[in-house]
Amino acid sequence: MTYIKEISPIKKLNIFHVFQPIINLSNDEIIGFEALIRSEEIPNPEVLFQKAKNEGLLYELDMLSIRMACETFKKDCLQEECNTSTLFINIFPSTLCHQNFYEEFIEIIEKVSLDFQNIVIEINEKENTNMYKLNENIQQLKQVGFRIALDDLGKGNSFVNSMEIDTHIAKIDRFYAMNLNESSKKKLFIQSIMKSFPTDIFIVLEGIETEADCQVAKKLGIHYGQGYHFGRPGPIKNFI
Ligand SMILES: [Ca+2]
Repeated sequence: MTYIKEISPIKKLNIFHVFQPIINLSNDEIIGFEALIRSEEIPNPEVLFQKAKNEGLLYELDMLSIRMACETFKKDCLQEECNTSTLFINIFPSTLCHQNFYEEFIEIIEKVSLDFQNIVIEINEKENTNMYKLNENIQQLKQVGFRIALDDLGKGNSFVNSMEIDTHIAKIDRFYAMNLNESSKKKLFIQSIMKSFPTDIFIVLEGIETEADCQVAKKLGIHYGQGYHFGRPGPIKNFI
């Protein structure tokens, strides 16, 4: 009963999800979609999550968002695309460390009937987290097949903490894609990030908006791209 009572103010926020494609830069094919939360009541997702956090409902909102993102992805993706396409989901470190997370998350994925291997969990480092606990939980998720991405690399001090996380994918913050074509500093920074990871880690550059910046990303050997140049966030049917 308490649980139902607690989530009711969140349900009133009328949340839903849009999806943004992630592109393989070597063949321009879509490899997956990042689910992005939207709310009719609070358009800015950061404000939305901050409000939930202030009210002690961050875990409830994050779990509701995860469930709805998976359901929408499954419903809107044609079956064959769902089987080959990857869903990137943003999850807060505090959610990953919550004692009920693992069981509830597995239940959602199984109920929606998505393959664990086709889910990438995007983690950002904005929260202060118990790194030991976070890594322990990440290992558990990896063991059953989920893949892990570090989100917004290079934003704030995220790069420092993120080095402690054993990841499959590194997403470089959109700041570094903006006018990349004209900035040798940004090129050098991206190269240094790429060098700091083992060669089997896939690098995504977020926020690519122009063909010129896309070409530089390709030349730098970045694996995947995301941004308005490939598609604005929207319903999946816009892309398949
Ligand atoms: Ca993200």
